[in-house]
Amino acid sequence: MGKTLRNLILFGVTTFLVSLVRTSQVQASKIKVLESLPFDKTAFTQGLELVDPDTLLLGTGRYGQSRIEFYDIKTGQGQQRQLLDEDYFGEGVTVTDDYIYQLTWKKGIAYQRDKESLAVLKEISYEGQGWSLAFDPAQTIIYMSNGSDQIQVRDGDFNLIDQFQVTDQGFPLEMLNELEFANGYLYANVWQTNRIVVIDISTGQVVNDYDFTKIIQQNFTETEQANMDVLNGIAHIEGNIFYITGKNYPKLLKVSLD
Ligand code: DDQ
Ligand code: CA
Repeated sequence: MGKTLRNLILFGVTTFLVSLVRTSQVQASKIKVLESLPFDKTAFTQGLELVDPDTLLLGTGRYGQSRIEFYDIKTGQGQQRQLLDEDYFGEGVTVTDDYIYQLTWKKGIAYQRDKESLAVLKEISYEGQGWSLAFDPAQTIIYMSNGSDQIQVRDGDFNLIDQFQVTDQGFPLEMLNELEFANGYLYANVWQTNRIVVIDISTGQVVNDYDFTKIIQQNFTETEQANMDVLNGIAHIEGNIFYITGKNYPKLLKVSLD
């Protein structure tokens, strides 16, 4: 057998084995839909967090339609709704020990809000864009995404204290959108994709990756899909169970992520 042929065969076998390992890694990230609930399709969802078993804190975007409210999962009603001025595009929201924060996309302003009434207590300036927020109660820090591959780390008063890069298989991963802190990891939607990645906060590395493409095809009609924007919205319930939705999604999916 010629050397070239032998090398070719070796290459082929190795490639096949590597692809097998890759596939098994991907298959390890299983998504199971436990429940499909109706959701407010007028919400251009930019921030989502569970505040009690029946209530989500919901922040929405688009100029002239941006709001924040407590969304009642059972009735679909928004409570304590606060509208943003029409030239402010609402982004991520999170609940901390003392406040609720809401970002704006390009105005460099975060609203510090009362945890009950959602009334603005203070406006806080920051550099760059605002995309999403998530609170880590153990460390009492806020994670903030801004469209780049960097995650900013802020204290309870919104002061920037650190930042780290997110990498996926060694490459910087940008466009990190709606965030969720759960089980010691940071979950993030990747803008314009059906992916949710799981980030190790100590290394910035993506350690798990969930592809919602099939889930979307199976749980939404073609007409619904045509009227939806991107997947965006992760709210932790408990353990490995989450509510997932997207911008102008007519449904809220309760899923388990293995
Ligand atoms: N972001 O969520 C990725 C941070 C921003 C999305 C904005 C997409 C809507 C564009 C409409 C802009 C109108 C000027
Ligand atoms: Ca969230």
